[in-house]
Amino acid sequence: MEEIPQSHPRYQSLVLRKKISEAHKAGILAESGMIAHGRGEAFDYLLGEKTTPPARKAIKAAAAQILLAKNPVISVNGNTVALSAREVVELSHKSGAKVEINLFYRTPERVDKIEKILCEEGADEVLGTNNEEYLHLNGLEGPRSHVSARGIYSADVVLVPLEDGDRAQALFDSGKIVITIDLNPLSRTARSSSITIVDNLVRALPLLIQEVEKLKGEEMYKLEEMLSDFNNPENLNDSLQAILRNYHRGVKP
Ligand code: PTJ
Repeated sequence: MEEIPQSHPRYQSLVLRKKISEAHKAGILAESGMIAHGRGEAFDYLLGEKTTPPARKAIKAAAAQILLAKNPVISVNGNTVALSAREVVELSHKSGAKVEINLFYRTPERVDKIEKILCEEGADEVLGTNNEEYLHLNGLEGPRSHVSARGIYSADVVLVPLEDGDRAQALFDSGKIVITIDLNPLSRTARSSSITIVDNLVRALPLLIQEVEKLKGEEMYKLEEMLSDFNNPENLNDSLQAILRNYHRGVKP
């Protein structure tokens, strides 16, 4: 594929597109993953392609929640690994969260490829691989319901960057605290999660890593206080307001 000139006004966005299309060609990304990315791009445009103040607030709450968890797990799909495999592994190292491959369009080939990338990035252990025996997550059917006993099945907190609505709902219904990163503040995932970071995963994950590092030594009660100050529906509304403000700025003559 042709090199993208850095002078291009849409350089960052084109770099992400290139990663996505290359991951698709390599058999890592599901076909629908490209559609999901396009939907994300549209919302990112409306957000001004910046991390908004409500997103920063949600990132702080997410970091506190991950540090308070007994068995936190980062659930990884094709899009996440195509864009942010390195950051997933770094977050896992810094926070102690496990990494589990959990695919909507699960095939053994994709699982192997995703495992290989995570291992190349330095993951200590990858759950949800083809060698593992699975348990069934209630509320889902078929391969989408397969989860690792030591991972998502027994997790108290699951970070699902970029998830489909059914699985986010099933995780929440099974009593887990669900943290998601989703550019669409209106999606079912965004609405059914405990903490929703309305931001692009490529911006949110590095900030989440920073925040985890900053809060690591904090007393438990302080982390709990941070969480009790956070209200997800209110925060989602603030993200929508940010979109509306950008929209009105844009439509002014
Ligand atoms: O790899 P698999 O098989 O697990 O499949 C993954 C996809 C993404 C195809 C599957 O989970 C799916 O169909 O997801 P949805 O229902 O299309 O939802 C994807 C959501 O992610 C949408 O709300 C998008 O706005 C959002 N999104 C897309 N790209 C990003 C994003 N959110 C944050 N950062 C992004 N880069």
